[in-house]
Amino acid sequence: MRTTLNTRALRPVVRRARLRRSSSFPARQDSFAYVPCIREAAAHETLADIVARNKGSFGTHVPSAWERPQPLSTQRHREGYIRTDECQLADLQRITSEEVAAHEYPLASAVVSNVVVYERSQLNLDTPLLRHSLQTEFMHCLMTGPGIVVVRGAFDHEVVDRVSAAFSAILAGQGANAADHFGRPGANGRIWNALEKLAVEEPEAFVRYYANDTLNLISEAWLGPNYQLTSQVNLVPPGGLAQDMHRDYHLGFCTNEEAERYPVHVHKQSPLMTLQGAVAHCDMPLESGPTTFLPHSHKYEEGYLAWRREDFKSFYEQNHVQLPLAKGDAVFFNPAVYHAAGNNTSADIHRMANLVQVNSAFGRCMETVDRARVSQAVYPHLLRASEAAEWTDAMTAQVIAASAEGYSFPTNLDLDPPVDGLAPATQAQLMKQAVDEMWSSEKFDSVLDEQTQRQRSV
Ligand SMILES: O=C(O)CCC(=O)C(=O)O
Ligand SMILES: [Fe+2]
Repeated sequence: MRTTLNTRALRPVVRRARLRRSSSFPARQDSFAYVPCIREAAAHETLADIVARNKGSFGTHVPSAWERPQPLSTQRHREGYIRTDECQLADLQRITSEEVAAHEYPLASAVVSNVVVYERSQLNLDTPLLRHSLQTEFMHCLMTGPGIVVVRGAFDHEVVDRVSAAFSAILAGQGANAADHFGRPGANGRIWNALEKLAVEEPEAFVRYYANDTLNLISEAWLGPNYQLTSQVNLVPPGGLAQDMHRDYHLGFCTNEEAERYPVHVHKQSPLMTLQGAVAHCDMPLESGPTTFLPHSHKYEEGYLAWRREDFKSFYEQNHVQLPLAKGDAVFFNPAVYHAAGNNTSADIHRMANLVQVNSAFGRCMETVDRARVSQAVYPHLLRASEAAEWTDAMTAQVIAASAEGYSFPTNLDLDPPVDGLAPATQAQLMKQAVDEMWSSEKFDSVLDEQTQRQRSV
């Protein structure tokens, strides 16, 4: 007898079954259970071979690497905008109270104070599969885990020493630094654009230093291929004071008013565009002030708005962690993890870190536009138009947004220092000031040319 299926009636049942299946995943321990198998894989095996060989051990569901990264935030997804007065310390407390489960990182040598620590000499990176399995752990740590990875012995001592000597010569040659982000003036020595300066001063040392495989593996794990490196050296002398805790580039360099103008999905996107790292150029015992961190804090959605608030600062003071580092160790972190350079209370350690900032290939537009040229061509016409009775400030703002560069970076921070301690003036700000104050075209052209000149690397 032929039965006619009433598919409409079955729909809820099917839905419930699907829900049940998906709610049994992701059991994070389960999805990581296969990693030790990968560790023991024969060099010729592919991921598919291993998955097939081990199918029984994790049932019918085959966890794939790209299923692994979980949503950035553990909080409910909200759309629209977030405001500073919405920040609740209790949310940060809850998110950062999570303990890291060491079994989620089978290739790590230890989890110390909720930081995942690897030993470079114990990592076998001989096959693509082994590198891939390490990368999936890095991704997991930076996205859903505590957000901080330490790789001990990542850089060779001899190469680090050569590069340190080059950095010291550059520091000696450049004189005292002006104001620095997040720190007190004079508390540290800073080399902006240390990447280019090192390449020009010591190209051979540059080649050996940046031939580093750990830096490449973790950069690709976070950003994919074609990333772009920049580096900024931070030297904290004996007696140097700690920085204010903060988040890093991009939204970390905004005032609260600016950050509030970016919708919440951009707050979640910003950390996906940059990987932050620090290479220890000397031994850094705790008294020398290695970087302090608040593990898991990158998952706090309102975090770019909360870090200046006193209650959040004092929570950070009481709960941050700090690991001593040895020369050649590298720490990599999600740029949204709350962190700060520590107090250097040592008598004689000049604590030098090379801060590597790795940028996504995608943070660029499709076409090359000379925005200074566009702004200069447009300015006299905008000024004339703005004199008409029916013209509004909004129209001026819209024309400026279409012509001038609205973002302060990239720039040359030696020549173009931040105006309010965070970001240098933008072309768009200059153009608005020019219209407001009715500058002549000659004055606007020359002020803009001076700004363009300051932004160049040399
Ligand atoms: O030097 C350090 O330990 C960290 C510095 C830092 O976070 C920064 O300058 O943004
Ligand atoms: Fe920072």
